[in-house]
Amino acid sequence: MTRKTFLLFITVTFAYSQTTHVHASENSTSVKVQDVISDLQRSIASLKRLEESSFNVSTAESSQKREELTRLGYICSEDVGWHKLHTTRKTWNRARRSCEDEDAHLAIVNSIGEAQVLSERIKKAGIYSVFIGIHDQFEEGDWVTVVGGSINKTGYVRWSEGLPNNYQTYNLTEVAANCGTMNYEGAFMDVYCYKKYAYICEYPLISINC
Ligand SMILES: [Ca+2]
Ligand SMILES: [Ca+2]
Repeated sequence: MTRKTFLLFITVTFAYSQTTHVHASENSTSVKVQDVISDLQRSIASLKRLEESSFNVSTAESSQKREELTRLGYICSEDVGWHKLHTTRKTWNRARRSCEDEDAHLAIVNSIGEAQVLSERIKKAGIYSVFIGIHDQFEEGDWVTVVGGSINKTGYVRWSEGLPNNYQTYNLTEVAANCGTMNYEGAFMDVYCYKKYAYICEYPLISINC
């Protein structure tokens, strides 16, 4: 039952109880019924005003948010959500914090559709791969997302052939690969978290439609 239906239910119940009392006093019946009808009309009018004002507030808020995200450089794709490609390279943790500064998080790929949209954007920018919001820094081989939970629950996992292998050379040294990138073909790679890459942030509220 919606709030509006509930309020109407209460009002009608109240009105009914008032009209049953009316039978006890025949003389004042028409006056009391008139009062009840007036009360009902006032309740309906105020419910309508409430509904209109809450609709206006939510519409204004989401259009304001859309404007803000667009100004920040976020692009919306239908059924995929809002993302921003940052081309300035950062270490994985700096990239993670940069997304949080925009009330976003490093992108989590949840579908083939999202992988296609993002890999297209990477390709267009002439970038080979970007940091996304996955890592195995807590326990080797246990890949999780920045918002918690196994990557196997995200809806899209596609590693490049032979990966993850927890191996990368950096400055001629062999280092552990505990952070995730996605390349322009939509495939994941495990890389050194302190190497700098471009990255993609994702605004988490998919309820804000394009
Ligand atoms: Ca996503
Ligand atoms: Ca690893």
